[in-house]
Amino acid sequence: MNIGIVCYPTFGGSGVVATELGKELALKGHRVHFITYSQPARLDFFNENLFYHEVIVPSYPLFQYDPYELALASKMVDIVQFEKLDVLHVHYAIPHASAAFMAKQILKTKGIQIPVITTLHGTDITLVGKDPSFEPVVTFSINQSDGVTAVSADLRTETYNHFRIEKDIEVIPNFINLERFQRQRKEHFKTAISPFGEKLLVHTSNFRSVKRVQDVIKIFYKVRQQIPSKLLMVGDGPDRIKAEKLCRKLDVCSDVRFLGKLEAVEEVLSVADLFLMPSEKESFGLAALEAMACQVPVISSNAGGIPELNIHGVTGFSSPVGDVADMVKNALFILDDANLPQFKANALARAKDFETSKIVPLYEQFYQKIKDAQMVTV
Ligand code: GMT
Repeated sequence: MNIGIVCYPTFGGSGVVATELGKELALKGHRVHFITYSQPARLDFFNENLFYHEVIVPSYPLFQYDPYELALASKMVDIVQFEKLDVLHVHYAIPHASAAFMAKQILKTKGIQIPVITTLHGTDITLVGKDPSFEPVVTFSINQSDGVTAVSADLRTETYNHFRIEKDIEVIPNFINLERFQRQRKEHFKTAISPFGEKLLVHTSNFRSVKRVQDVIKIFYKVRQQIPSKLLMVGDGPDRIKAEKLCRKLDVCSDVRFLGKLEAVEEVLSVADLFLMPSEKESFGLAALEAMACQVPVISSNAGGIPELNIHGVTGFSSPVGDVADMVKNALFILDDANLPQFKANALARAKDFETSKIVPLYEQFYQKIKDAQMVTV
């Protein structure tokens, strides 16, 4: 198939999933065209089936805000026509689904029918999309998509609860490449960070307020009182400064390292004993899946779709959002040497349920289903 993928090209979860999906589809022989405003962060290898089309928004003194959505829609029209795309798959509803709707209408006037598939990822529904500034457009563009997927059953329910949706939403969860995300031998790194065999806790995120990074520090502070341990904070974002301030206040800076936006996160996860995800909202929790693939159990909140991934008492534990005391109690249980090996093995076993080879075919089947349905209605 000839597939157009529209996404945010940054390190955010939706962009990662879209890019990894495109790469996998290209390896399977599909021709994949990425349409976005800069090279996707993980589009980092050559494949004859991968193409990248940059959306350029010309600036003009009259524009207070650059009209990205219009430039994106125009680019989609151009690429669908010229590259003879079979399907347009947009990731994250805002503004990709509405731009795709506009492109579809323009193409219709040229006698071209292009099926549009929208994948909902999380905050496009649970946070930003609900805002009255966007809600009518989000509702409309989801209903106008030919196919809609959500990354967890919880996100599908949230979508039906908060928007007047007439479409079926298919759940296709996030997936993981177990060749890349696997526990590697990195003893030198472990010794450098934990010279006396301290337990290693890890958090990775974009440090937005929904990630509750201060809870991460609070959990670590309490765990460290009971078990010698270190904390690695991977990523960056608006709440990093608050987390750093809390470390100073609690006097734990010597045992906490902020590593910034690391690309090779699997190397850090390879030496970790526990992953912390106390998020307020989390539609799926791709970062937790990456940790589990590297045999790292998860202490998380029970927000959104996390419990669909992190099986309570098996691969880790989920607690109510903000219940730091419960998360500490569970963390101490997992970190007990009598329990840790089993949790590590369970985490990997669960991650295998989401491996690329199981999930990517679901997208291929979905594309075909939507294409076939459109042929019938034309
Ligand atoms: O908040 C983020 O981490 C980024 C956000 C995005 O859409 O870019 O991630 C969401 O999509 C990921 C991929 O589907 C999910 O694994 C994350 O759980 C989800 N984040 C939230 O719901 C907060």
